[in-house]
Amino acid sequence: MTETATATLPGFDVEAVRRDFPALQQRVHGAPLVYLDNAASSQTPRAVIEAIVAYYENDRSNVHRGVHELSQRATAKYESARGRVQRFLNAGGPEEIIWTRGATESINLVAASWGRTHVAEGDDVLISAMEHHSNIVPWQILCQEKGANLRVIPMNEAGELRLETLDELLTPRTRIVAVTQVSNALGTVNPIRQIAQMAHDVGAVCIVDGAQAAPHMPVDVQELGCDFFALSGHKMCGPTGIGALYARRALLEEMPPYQSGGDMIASVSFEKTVYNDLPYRFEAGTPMIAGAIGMGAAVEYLEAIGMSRIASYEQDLLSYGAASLSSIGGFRPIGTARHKAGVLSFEIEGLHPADLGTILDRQGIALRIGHHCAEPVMRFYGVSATTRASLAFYNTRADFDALAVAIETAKEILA
Ligand code: C6P
Repeated sequence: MTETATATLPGFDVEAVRRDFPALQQRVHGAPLVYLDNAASSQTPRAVIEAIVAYYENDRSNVHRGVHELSQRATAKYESARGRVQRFLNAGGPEEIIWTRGATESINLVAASWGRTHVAEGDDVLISAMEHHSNIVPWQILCQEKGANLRVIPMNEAGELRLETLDELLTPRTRIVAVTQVSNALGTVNPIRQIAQMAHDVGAVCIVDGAQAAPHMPVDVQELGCDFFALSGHKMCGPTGIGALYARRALLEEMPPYQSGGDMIASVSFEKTVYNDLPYRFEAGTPMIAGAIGMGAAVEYLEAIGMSRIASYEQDLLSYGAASLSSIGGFRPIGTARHKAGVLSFEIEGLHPADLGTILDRQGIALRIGHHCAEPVMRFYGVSATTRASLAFYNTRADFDALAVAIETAKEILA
């Protein structure tokens, strides 16, 4: 591999980084794997795999329940991972981090707990035109239940939110503004600080779907000024089945439990239950302990590289990828916002995405074709599906060179 094919950020040794990821070393259908499906799920570095194995081999037991050594160790690791996520997001304290199954559950938690107690008939919940289904359907259900209105911030052809409409859309009836920081279908980066400020100006809370932001850029929830921030471990080098919700302490304190059972209580009698302190009040039952420990290790790994360095490296790679794909005949990008991260969605004229995806897979290239759980975005662009290359900091320019060649091959095969 040539120097220009890989090295784009001084001091960032992408080949060394790649060696940390066992899955990247394989061949698929006889070709070296080119993994460009990171928005769906990233790969796992050895440090995360080892942290999970160490828990299972040495510390396997339940948390918060045992006086014995193994439970003490498991609890210490589980809580230390929470602290890591807190620092990663710059949350005010560990009690502001709730472990969940992922971004989907984090959003559902807010809708079911804060939403049910604060949204009433005739109120508005405001989302955007580029949301993932996980940040649409929970609000739709809440609005149906309460007789509230679901309103949508529109976007322009480039896939940028039309913020000038907020002056009209935000009213004293707006209770919740739920917006993604980075669109999984388009890659658009939204100006969360500005949106959160405008939401607060009318007395609404702002929940940010950070599933596609946290893997690609530094996130500081206090600087963003949001009230809730949802993220998924498996999109940021952590295990599947684990994620987190950041929630401002003052809001959490007045929120009713989301689920109930063990660990979320201080005491139970048949007459009355007293709930546990934060954050345990929102973590009923035995949690995904190995997942939390793995996510803590993932955050540690990302921080060791540095989120600013990751963002710089990926911005360069995104520009390179966009330029190399745009030289392909019939290439139509879907989502051309000025500020993007991680995602290149496109169509190739005359090629059905499903056929293209299958032929690319035969050449060892993993990417996603489909509606990306963002059907309203597809409808906006008049397509049923796109082909989506989504990158991580371990991708290289050579990956995009290979993608461009493989698309040309697919065009010949399907011609
Ligand atoms: N997007 C994609 O291929 P979960 O499944 O809970 O970890 O994440 C849901 C989710 C929420 N918000 C955004 C912006 C997302 O991109 C996703 C997951 C994957 O784009 C799978 S559909």
